Amino acid sequence: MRILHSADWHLGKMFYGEYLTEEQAYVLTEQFLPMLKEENVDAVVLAGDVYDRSLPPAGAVELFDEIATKVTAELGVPFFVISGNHDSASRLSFGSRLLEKQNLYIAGELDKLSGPYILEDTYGPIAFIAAPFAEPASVRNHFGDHSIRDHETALARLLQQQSRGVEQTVRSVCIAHTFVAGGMGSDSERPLSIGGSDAVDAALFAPYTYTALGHLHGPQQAGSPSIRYAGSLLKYSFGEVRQKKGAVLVDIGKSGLVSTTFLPFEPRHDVRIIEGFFDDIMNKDDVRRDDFVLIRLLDTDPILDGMAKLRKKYPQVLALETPNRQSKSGSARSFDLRKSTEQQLFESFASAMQPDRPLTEAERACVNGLWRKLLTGEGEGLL
Ligand SMILES: [Mn+2]
Repeated sequence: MRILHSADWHLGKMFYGEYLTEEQAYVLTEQFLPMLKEENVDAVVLAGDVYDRSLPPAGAVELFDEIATKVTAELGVPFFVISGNHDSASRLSFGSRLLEKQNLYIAGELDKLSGPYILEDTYGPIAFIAAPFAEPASVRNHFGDHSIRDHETALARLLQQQSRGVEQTVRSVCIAHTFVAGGMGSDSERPLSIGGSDAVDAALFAPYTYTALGHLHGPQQAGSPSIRYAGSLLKYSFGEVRQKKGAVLVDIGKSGLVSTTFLPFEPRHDVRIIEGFFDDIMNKDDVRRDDFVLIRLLDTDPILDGMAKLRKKYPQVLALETPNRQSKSGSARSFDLRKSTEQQLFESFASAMQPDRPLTEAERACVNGLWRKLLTGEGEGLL
């Protein structure tokens, strides 16, 4: 059986104030869909983060509708989709039980999960085991199982349910949206948890013939060649300029032997960093002037109206850095999400929303009380 594994489409993503929907549509219709035909693909897997946010813009929903219809109804290929940490599981699950009859298998909301789904090839059955992203507290509530403490125990419980009835000798494909310990992150991922441990051990996926992962935006294997992240559809940050984006073609043979091939996408516009002196950048030939670029000017003297001049050559300059001119103002307000406590993040959010009015003591006490309840597990009803 031949499977095309993709992940992290983030449809409706906004990049420096611009929707990337057209760029996403280009890669999906001009490259992803043709791959299905050219490579004779038997099943498609999308391992979470279909959309960039829980309430995606209409254009993004239309695009997913179009792609899902082409994959299943026009090309006749079964399509397995799970929700990621950016998706709303319940919105993504709309109509999922009806859509199963049309070869579109969406795993999102825990209450609606069915499966495993079984496909057949000439050598017998292959089980598809779908574990959508879910907060540990939701999984704990869903199963009423208080031994579920973190992402690892939550995912293990979900996989146990989703693979029930599948015999060990049956070949299987696991689909999950999670952070496997040791993985290489990128700038455009949102951490799965703040504080607590969000990592799961790759050993969790040892029972499956192939594991199709989503969440990390750089394509990579996780612990073994048959446990993989496909990476995101496009480069979603300037930190990803060196990554090659694409999809993974997975061949599963008779006795569960797996081979994978990475099929790169060629985006309509690339995301690039151009570094140099102003005059050199303006004078140098460049055939890809329409790319999304960050320009890093090495000049020490200010360039009058630099951005406007650069835009004449590169209409899609999204950011300008002047590393050699930063001596005087060092008051950049930035903080590391992974190193902040929940209370600090909320304080920072509140001060961004109401710069002129700091939180009162009563408000701070209320917020701290809520966090305490959530973090100690007393506040499950709050979620
Ligand atoms: Mn993602």
